[in-house]
Amino acid sequence: MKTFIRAKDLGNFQEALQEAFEVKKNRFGYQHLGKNKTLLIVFFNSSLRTRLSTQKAGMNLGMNTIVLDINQGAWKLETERGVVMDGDKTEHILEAIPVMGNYCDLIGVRSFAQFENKAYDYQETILQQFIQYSGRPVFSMESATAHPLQAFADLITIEEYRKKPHPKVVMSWAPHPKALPQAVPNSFADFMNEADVEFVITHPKGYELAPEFVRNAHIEYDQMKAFEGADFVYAKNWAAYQDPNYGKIICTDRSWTVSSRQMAVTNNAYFMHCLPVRRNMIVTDEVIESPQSLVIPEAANREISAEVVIKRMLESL
Ligand code: AN0
Ligand code: CP
Repeated sequence: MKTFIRAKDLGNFQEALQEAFEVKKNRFGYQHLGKNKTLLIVFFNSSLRTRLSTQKAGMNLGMNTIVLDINQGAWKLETERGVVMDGDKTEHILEAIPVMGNYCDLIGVRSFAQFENKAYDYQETILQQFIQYSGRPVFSMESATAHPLQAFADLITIEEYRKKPHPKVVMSWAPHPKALPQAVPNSFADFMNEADVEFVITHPKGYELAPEFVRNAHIEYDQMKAFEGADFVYAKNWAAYQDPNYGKIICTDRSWTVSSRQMAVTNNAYFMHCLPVRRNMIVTDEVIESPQSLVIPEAANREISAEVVIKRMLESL
């Protein structure tokens, strides 16, 4: 595996899941692959889970891991070519990336959508520059349009907890005080569309996601109707994708907060969220603390999804 951004980069899901369960049982069993190899994980944005789980996965595989926080201690990077650099940016990303590539064997990048230019975000400009100029395999740790390590961990979690062959999985928009990227819902949709599930997306009008991720998923604008008979509820906020509101909050309706009112019409559904979550905005205390909440095992599976991806990249060196 040379890049990891989309569901298709994982290939056959059954094989990927089988590998995930093998890694989960024997997470230190592949250390020969990472000996004397260096993993560099680069953060343009904050993180708790991705930072820890990806580092842990690299260590499980016997790698040395370097964490670089671009905004804390590194030089400020210019990302656009052709700019006269007379402002506060000291270094250009076109030098910084090949320099970083020289010090490592694999690179993970976290770089959120900037919501200034939809084409710039949806072309994955920053991540593509890492792919083009680092000379190393590159994986997204939530880039502008995708969070595949999260969606892979979600897929593993659903496989572990499902009680039937073809469960109903409902992804619901929920309110949030700040505009958030579409990366998590995009990737969840990308993966669920390829998984053996009935996939429904519910959100207020105007929150339609990019068609390349939604594909043939069923959209239900009535949240209560969407939740009927659900086996898994996946809550997430995202800012609008459609023009002219790209990157904007267009609904603050707190009736979309996932509470026992909606959960009551499900098939005793499990509750999922990628975290970090704002309680009583996205989900009530009661639901997130209920026995049906999977948020902690879901986060634990981030170590496993990262280990499978890094293992496959090491195997391809
Ligand atoms: C980010 C997001 O919604 O994309 C990261 C989630 C993994 N969340 C926040 O910025 C709060
Ligand atoms: N779910 C997730 O990626 O969390 P962090 O932003 O804390 O890494």
